Amino acid sequence: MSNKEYGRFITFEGIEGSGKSTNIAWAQEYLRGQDIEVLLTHEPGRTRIGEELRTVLLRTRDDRLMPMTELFLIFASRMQLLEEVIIPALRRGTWVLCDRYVDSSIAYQGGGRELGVERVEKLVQAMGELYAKPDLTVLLDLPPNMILDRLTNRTLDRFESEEQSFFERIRRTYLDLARNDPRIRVVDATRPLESVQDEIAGLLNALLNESIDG
Ligand code: Z5A
Repeated sequence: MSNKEYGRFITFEGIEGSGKSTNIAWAQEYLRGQDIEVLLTHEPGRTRIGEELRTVLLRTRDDRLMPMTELFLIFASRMQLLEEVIIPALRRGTWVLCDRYVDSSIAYQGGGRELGVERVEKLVQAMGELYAKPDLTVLLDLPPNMILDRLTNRTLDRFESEEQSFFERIRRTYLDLARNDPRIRVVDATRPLESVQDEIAGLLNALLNESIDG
């Protein structure tokens, strides 16, 4: 997926409440303002099959969903999304913005659920040629003790009801990934939205300039 005729693939990552939905919608408008055709999507879900899997994944913790089952359901939703939506869009030259992608599985299932980073990375390898590698990943970094301030007036789902230590492990795994991969850019999400978006604009401009320079 590195042909310059293809669209760019940008993913947004972070723990709940870090501002992914808010900033990805803003990024979509920003890119459209630069005359870029953009498709915004999210994981898990978006396709008909993916949305059914999402319902199973997010409903309350009364269902005894095992960590490995959770991992495979997320990858099942991902494969459906890649083949139905993401890869065709990139091939048309459309830029794709995705709210969560494989780094979420490494951080949540590998780190949070303690299945191990390597095990999840092996599944990524097993995706073979269907793995679209992001050109840029914006990691919105927020300390877990700020989650509840951001998620007011909401019924918590199966993930959001987890203890703080779960989110500490996720954050640590995300930051470890970022330390080893320049594709992942850490943005301090504790700051006011305007500063966060200024920084994201800088990251998007760098990609836009690369596309113009070819
Ligand atoms: N999951 C997984 O375990 N493994 C995987 O591989 C994948 C997913 C792909 C999907 O949930 C769940 O699936 C997810 C992990 C799991 N866990 N949960 N729950 P989701 O899609 O329903 O939710 P989410 O991805 O966690 O997003 P979210 O909870 O909606 O949060 P957000 O999108 O990051 O934040 P937001 O909605 O943009 O912002 C939250 C509030 O904060 C809102 O009122 C904003 O106005 C406010 N906000 C945002 N930024 C700021 C700043 N900078 N200052 C002040 N206020 C702000």
